[in-house]
Amino acid sequence: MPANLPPDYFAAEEKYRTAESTSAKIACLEELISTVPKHKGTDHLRAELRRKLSRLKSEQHKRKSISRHESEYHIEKEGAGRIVVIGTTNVGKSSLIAQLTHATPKVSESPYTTWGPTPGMMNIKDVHLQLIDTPPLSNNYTKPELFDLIRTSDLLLLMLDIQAFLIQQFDDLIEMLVNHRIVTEFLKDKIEDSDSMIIMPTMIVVNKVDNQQLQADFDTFCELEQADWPVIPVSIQNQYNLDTMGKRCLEMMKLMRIFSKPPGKEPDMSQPYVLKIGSTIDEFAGKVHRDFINQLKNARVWGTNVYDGQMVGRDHILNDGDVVELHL
Ligand SMILES: Nc1nc2c(ncn2[C@@H]2O[C@H](COP(=O)(O)OP(=O)(O)O)[C@@H](O)[C@H]2O)c(=O)[nH]1
Ligand SMILES: [Mg+2]
Repeated sequence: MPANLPPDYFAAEEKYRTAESTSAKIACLEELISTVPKHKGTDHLRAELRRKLSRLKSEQHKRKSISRHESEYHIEKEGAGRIVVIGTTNVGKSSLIAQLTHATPKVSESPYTTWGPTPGMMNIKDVHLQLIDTPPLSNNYTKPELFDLIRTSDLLLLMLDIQAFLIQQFDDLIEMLVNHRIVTEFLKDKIEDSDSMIIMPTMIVVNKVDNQQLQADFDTFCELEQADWPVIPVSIQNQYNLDTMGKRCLEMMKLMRIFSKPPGKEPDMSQPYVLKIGSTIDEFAGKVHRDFINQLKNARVWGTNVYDGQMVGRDHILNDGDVVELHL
């Protein structure tokens, strides 16, 4: 490796290594190539990077030509996790995706407007998560592929409409899932035969809680159902509780954000590394750079359960929001 590569190169390389989808990898690699100065000493490196790029492009091309014959329910995973929003018609699923992502699914007063899934990317505290809008779950209309998509998600948002028959919606959805061998995590001890089903972490999102009266209706619903499950009232129209809902999603997906601080420099607080809650310094080092796991000696941490800049070992458990300086 030539020694005279500019700092931009290393920043771009880090971005490329952490890119999660093929299209993101291609974009990062193109950027990386543009940072390599053109002279004899970098000939080899440039050729190698260009080879990687063409391999990625042909991979993407191959996938596209296959997916033309595949169902629209085959969606490439992007970001730190996947959340699928399900519910009966007209509860506000498409509105949620339109509100929280750049995707533009059709929102309508009339039922059965959404026929296929639409993915978008949502940003919660600088963590990028894939949020997928889906057609309504109904006994008559739902394609089996929707249940396959549900099984691939890291978190289900089961959306209900407070202004419609709440308990009926809830019971119908749970029943439909169970008929497809899917059980929400909070019901796994209450549903017969749940051992043989796929267990999905699920949050109930009760939408259209637009005013005080509806908030009171929500409270009554929780009492009646003796809700000891994750549930949150929102109003997409009034943007009520959407931030809190996002933060709860991160918690339920057991994700935390760790910031990297190069020695002698300020930490980069704009781009967190996303790790599972309970991860250690070792796991963080591996995420920053594959080779760091072997080279790591110790680290300094600013954040929770440490004094500022405390020296820690490889098995120190990190907390959300910690800043880490790795020493090689
Ligand atoms: N009152 C009220 N209406 C809402 C809210 N969110 C969405 N809607 C309306 O509910 C209807 C159905 O929304 P849509 O997103 O298409 O529902 P979907 O069928 O579940 O995708 C539309 O007329 C939306 O404008 C809300 O928070 N309050
Ligand atoms: Mg819709």
